[in-house]
Amino acid sequence: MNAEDNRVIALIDMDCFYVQVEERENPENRGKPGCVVQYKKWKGGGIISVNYEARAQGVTRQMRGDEAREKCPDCILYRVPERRGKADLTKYRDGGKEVIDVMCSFGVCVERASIDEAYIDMTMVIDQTLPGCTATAINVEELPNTHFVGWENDTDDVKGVHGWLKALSKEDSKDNDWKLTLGAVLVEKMRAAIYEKTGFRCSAGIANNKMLAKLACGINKPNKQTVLPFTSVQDFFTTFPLKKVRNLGGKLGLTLREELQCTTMADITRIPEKILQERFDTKTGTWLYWYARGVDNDPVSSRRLPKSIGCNKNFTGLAALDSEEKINHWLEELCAEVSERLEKDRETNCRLAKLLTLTVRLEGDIRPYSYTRSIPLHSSYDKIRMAKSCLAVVMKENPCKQGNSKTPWVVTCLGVSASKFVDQLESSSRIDHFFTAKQCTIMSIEKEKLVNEEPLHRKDGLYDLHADQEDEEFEMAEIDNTPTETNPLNIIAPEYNMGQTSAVDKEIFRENKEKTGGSSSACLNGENNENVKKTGFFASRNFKKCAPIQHSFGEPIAHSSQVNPATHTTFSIEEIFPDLNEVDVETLALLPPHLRREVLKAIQSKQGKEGTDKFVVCDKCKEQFLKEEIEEHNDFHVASELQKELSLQPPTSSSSVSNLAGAKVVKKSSKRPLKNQKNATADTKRSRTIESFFGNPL
Ligand code: DCP
Repeated sequence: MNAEDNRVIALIDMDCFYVQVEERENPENRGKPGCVVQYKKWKGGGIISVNYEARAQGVTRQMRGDEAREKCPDCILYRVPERRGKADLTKYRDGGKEVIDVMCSFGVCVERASIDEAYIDMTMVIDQTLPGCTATAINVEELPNTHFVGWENDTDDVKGVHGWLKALSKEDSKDNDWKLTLGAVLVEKMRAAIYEKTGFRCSAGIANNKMLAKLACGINKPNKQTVLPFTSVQDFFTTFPLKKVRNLGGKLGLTLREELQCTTMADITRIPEKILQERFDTKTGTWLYWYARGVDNDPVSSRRLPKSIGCNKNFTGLAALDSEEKINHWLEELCAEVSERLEKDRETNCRLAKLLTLTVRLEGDIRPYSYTRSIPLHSSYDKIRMAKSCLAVVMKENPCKQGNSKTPWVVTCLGVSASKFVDQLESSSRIDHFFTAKQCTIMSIEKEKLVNEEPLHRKDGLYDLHADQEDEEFEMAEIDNTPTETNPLNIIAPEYNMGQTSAVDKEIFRENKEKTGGSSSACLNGENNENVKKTGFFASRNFKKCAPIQHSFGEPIAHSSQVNPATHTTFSIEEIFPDLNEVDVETLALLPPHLRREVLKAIQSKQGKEGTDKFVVCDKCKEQFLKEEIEEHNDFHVASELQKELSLQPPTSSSSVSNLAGAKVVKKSSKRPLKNQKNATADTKRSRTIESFFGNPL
């Protein structure tokens, strides 16, 4: 864990976003109290966004529309539009995209985190600016809406922005403080540009990492920004409730609060690392140990598009779905919406989703529970096929049929979401393009056909904690707070498409970036750097245009769409895995089986007898695996058995191939393994493949 973090990260969060979108449509209402209510009309509808004028009069998000009116009779209630019998969030999503476009025009690395917030890594831009700065380079006028934690109370020159800038002008001031201040100036400019171009106001947090930036953002709202200097973190943490910290709101936070009696972040610092490791696991323990000290190495990943496109709908009370017909109807509605949005996304963003995930919540005999199942999407967004596949899952999972319940299912929520996007142009290219080189050791093996022979793969440890918490463009308006228990069996089908050079690029690039300790401001797409503005603040501060990131694999890897396999550089095992003692299992799982075996051989020959305990042989298929891989691999067998059980479409001799597990699987195209993110805390969750669950992939 790297405690030294000189990154400059911001979180920009729109203020009362849905209300602002409504007010932009109705400018005459600006300045008046207002809130957005869900489309359901009972008691005026549930409130999902409250503007600050209404908050000042006591209206909260926990109220219903009628209560808001009682508190504040002038409160304007905007209703979320409806389409296909459910909330239509198009205008809010489009508003969010407008904001992201403005951020991207600043040449910084932008990671869209939700419908109305984004992380920004400004390190590269700031590092270019810093050398041109002098002690007097920043004026207080450049920070009109900025607060510095630990420097509140702007009554004299000692505290507040004045005091901060005065301290900064001293000779012994820290580079890191300079960088955060320059970051704050840049964010002021961004927020002004967002307002000018979209009419929306926002707040921001600026710090050395994502966790601190997010936390800082909430301190002064609305239309303000807060810098959290690293030197103020420990003091700040003495009172800051841990449940408000990113990644600590869920089960992990609950364990810390209830079992380890921690209520503030500082409380965690009193627990030795070893104890944390014993209570959780080694990675989580170490991560928590540092997290409580304000350290978070989670990089800002360049992403301006949502990671998934989906929608869901609740069916509470009498509206609960209790027949196949009703479930089918709603699956068709949801799939129709997702399909339409996916088509729009394909046109606009030239990408294809490869995985469809269905979430179902049911009323259980004792308490509600839910499950999630995934289905491969193969180049088709046919809404009818999508709906049919989803229905097949629901029918299969009918607890009555499985003998797990006395009562027939009653579905209270359905969600359909598409994810695992790949570039449309690249979806036909194949991973073996990376291994065409003459000198490539691993290519000395006779080239095998690339087929779906990879075991499933899972992300391990720490990353699981962060499992896509903020990535989805999901429809919060449809979510209610009914407690549910997750079904322990989380069957998931692999996203089999070997053609995803971009995924390999990114994987290798990410690994490379981490190994070289590269600045996480490095954007996967170097084009962002070209967009850097040379005007205003930066022009006056000696700004130089950022050079594209260089890495050992060369430019084509970062720009995979331009990869020409014929001219591509050569690779050896060492280039992919520079340290065979530390092989990244995710990258390993991306390799075709024959290459994978070669890598394992190389590890063995390098480590000799000492390395033996790193491997296990699968009882079922006698194939060798690293210990970290075996759990996922076992899931693969479970899934294969399930597949046999289902036998929806028996494999034909021409299309079936042996996979690593020795199971027969039906495939038309080559595949790559799923990188299944799991929540480490939800250790009851298991992931199994149900490849060919539906015979024909979608
Ligand atoms: N939202 C929703 N359902 C919820 C919570 C939020 O649909 N349960 C929507 C409406 C919000 C938007 O998401 O406008 C962003 O949520 P935030 O939590 O960021 O809240 P706001 O932007 O409304 O207010 P704030 O200024 O506190 O960020």
